[in-house]
Amino acid sequence: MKAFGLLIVMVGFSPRGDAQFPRVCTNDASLESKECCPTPVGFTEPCGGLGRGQCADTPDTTKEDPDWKEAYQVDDRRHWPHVFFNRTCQCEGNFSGHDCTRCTWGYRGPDCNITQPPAMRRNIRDLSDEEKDTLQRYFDRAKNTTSNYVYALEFKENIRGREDFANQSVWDFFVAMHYYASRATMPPFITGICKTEANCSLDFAHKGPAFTTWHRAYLLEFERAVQVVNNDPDWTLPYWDWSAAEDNQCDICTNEYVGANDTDGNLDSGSVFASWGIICANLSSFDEEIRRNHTKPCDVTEVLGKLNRNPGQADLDRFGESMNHLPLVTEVDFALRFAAFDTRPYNRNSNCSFRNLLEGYANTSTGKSREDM
Ligand SMILES: *[C@@H]1O[C@H](CO)[C@@H](O)[C@H](O)[C@H]1NC(C)=O
Ligand SMILES: *[C@@H]1O[C@H](CO)[C@@H](O)[C@H](O)[C@H]1NC(C)=O
Ligand SMILES: *[C@@H]1O[C@H](CO)[C@@H](O)[C@H](O)[C@H]1NC(C)=O
Ligand SMILES: *[C@@H]1O[C@H](CO)[C@@H](O)[C@H](O)[C@H]1NC(C)=O
Ligand SMILES: *[C@@H]1O[C@H](CO)[C@@H](O)[C@H](O)[C@H]1NC(C)=O
Ligand SMILES: *[C@@H]1O[C@H](CO)[C@@H](O)[C@H](O)[C@H]1NC(C)=O
Ligand SMILES: *[C@@H]1O[C@H](CO)[C@@H](O)[C@H](O)[C@H]1NC(C)=O
Ligand SMILES: *[C@@H]1O[C@H](CO)[C@@H](O)[C@H](O)[C@H]1NC(C)=O
Ligand SMILES: *[C@@H]1O[C@H](CO)[C@@H](O)[C@H](O)[C@H]1NC(C)=O
Ligand SMILES: *[C@@H]1O[C@H](CO)[C@@H](O)[C@H](O)[C@H]1NC(C)=O
Ligand SMILES: CC(=O)N[C@H]1CO[C@H](CO)[C@@H](O)[C@@H]1O
Repeated sequence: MKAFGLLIVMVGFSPRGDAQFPRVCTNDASLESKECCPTPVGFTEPCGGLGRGQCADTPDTTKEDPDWKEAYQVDDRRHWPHVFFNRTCQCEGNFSGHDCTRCTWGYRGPDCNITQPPAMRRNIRDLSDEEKDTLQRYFDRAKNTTSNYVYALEFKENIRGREDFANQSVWDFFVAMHYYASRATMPPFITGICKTEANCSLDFAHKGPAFTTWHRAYLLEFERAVQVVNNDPDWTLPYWDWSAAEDNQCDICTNEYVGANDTDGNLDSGSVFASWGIICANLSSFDEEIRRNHTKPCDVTEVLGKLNRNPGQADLDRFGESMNHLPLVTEVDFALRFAAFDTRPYNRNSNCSFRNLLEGYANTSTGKSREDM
């Protein structure tokens, strides 16, 4: 059986989603005027006013690489946010967010002038029973709490007004954000613009130098959202040291942690997360024909069934083989020998690149790009 390099394992994340917008800016007037400058609750001026934020023209700073021109023509992420909103909040000082009510990193409090104390991320296996229970409750609340960001049910050309946006949970917002950064977000072939798949597969988060940076920022955002939803600014996301797992099997795939699997490859009914459903399960980013046919983002309001939980078996369809174990300590050590963070051509074909080893596209005994991927 194949070893699967250091491929990142996303535990408990249901897949797929598309564009996201602050709900307050998806009313017909905002969409029409392309202005997203909300007046925050408790304030009288858009963006909070002087000292907090002002409504300002938002220039289009996107630089289009000629190689990606075709993709940009059909990609809803292009010229973001200018293509949807050309006037947005410009926040001052320590304020940030779409309405300037958020604090920039490192600050907290209603005035964003309290310095955030350093926080420690802990090994998930070292959490006490109470802390494990907290983790589960906090995640569950994120899944049960409606996000202030809504989800577009249509691609840009077909958005008519507020009816084309749907509510989603805070949790699903992050699932969608992850999906949105990667390639299967746009209607690649429907317009006939994209001649080749490569020309319409822009992935900002994977298979390139941004991989670690993107995901660090993503986890920071996710951690903060869980803190906010649970009103616990000192909570931290634990880490999972899979290289220490017994027999290199998923040791947190138990109901004590993220949930066990049942015989059907779904989440066990004894898991706290058993009531979670999957959405957008059929928008497989790997199936070209399905992607070619998709003329609108998936319907996030439609729950398709139980969460899948099938450790090591998920790639059977794609590769004909399963991943029989998590990466080994020797593979981690091998990756750490590479001093070059990334190498030309800075994608999944990179040889001797720490980043490509980390992502799982390089062979963990040679460092060469894997031919089987
Ligand atoms: C913003 O978009 C609106 C609506 O399309 C348009 O009328 C306006 O001229 C644009 N403003 C800028 C600064 O681009
Ligand atoms: C952010 O808050 C800190 C702590 O109160 C303060 O020293 C700093 O001046 C603030 N930064 C800005 C740009 O206002
Ligand atoms: C934060 O700002 C508020 C309002 O200006 C002020 O009352 C408070 O003393 C400040 N706190 C700190 C820690 O600077
Ligand atoms: C979330 O909703 C599910 C299904 O309605 C329920 O079983 C679960 O207890 C809820 N969790 C929270 C934290 O409210
Ligand atoms: C979406 O959520 C908002 C805020 O919770 C709520 O006011 C609104 O009614 C919801 N819309 C739908 C269609 O459920
Ligand atoms: C979980 O899935 C594995 C692999 O498919 C299977 O061998 C095992 O029996 C499943 N566990 C349960 C409790 O059904
Ligand atoms: C894609 O659309 C074509 C034409 O409508 C249809 O024949 C085909 O079955 C569809 N494929 C999938 C995977 O849905
Ligand atoms: C995905 O699509 C297939 C074929 O159309 C269908 O059999 C399956 O039930 C769908 N899965 C979900 C979760 O809807
Ligand atoms: C990576 O190494 C393989 C095998 O030596 C070679 O065929 C390939 O051209 C190299 N790729 C790059 C991008 O240098
Ligand atoms: C990695 O390279 C070694 C040596 O060439 C080879 O034996 C092994 O099958 C490769 N592993 C994968 C997953 O391709
Ligand atoms: C990024 C990418 O694959 N760009 C290609 C788009 O299509 C043109 C012409 O077919 C190629 O020359 C580019 O390399």
